[in-house]
Amino acid sequence: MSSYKLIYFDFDGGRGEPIRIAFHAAGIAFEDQRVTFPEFSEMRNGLRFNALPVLEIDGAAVTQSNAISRYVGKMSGLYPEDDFQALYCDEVSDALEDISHHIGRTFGLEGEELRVAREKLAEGWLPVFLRGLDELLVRGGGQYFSNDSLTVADLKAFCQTRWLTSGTLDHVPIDIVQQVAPSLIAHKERVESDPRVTAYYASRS
Ligand SMILES: N[C@@H](CCC(=O)N[C@@H](CS)C(=O)NCC(=O)O)C(=O)O
Repeated sequence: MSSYKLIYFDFDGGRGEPIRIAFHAAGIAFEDQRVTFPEFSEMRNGLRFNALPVLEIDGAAVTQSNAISRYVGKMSGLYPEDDFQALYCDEVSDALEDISHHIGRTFGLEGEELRVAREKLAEGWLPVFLRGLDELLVRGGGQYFSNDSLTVADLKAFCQTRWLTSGTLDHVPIDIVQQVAPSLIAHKERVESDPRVTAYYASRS
């Protein structure tokens, strides 16, 4: 049996969270190493691609959250076995990765520069991606993005919607998802009430 250590930031969200939920759903023990921002600054230059998450499998590091999610998703029944449904699942995960990249570029900005960048995001890339995700949810049947069942793409979308509706992104309207793609709000509620997801958060409390 391999040993797993997931290294990610100390919050319940972001690129690391779907991996944590998938590990829990698989019933696979893993070390959940949560680092603070000062700790990340210390370790950053020693990380491949200078970023988290990193998964260590028997001590060997692997990066890229979507690749890791697919790997753990296969062990937890949260990744489609059918190639075509897997393609649908990947399309959603990669689109969500692009959104994270656009949002991530506004981190570190301050004051007026931050306001301008975030407003541009809220009028540009965010609605583009929210509308695209809405379309992909309809394509998947309206409940889940692929395979008519919960997959790692749903977990990633749930984390993203929860973040966008949390009010923590300054200058992005808190109701942007509700306004542009209300189906994603219902989707978030569906995912967060899934027994595998509720069991994970129960284990955290
Ligand atoms: N494509 C990479 C992106 C990784 C990434 O940008 N991670 C963010 C945190 S979610 C990070 O470590 N940012 C720190 C930095 O860029 O300095 C992945 O999916 O894992």
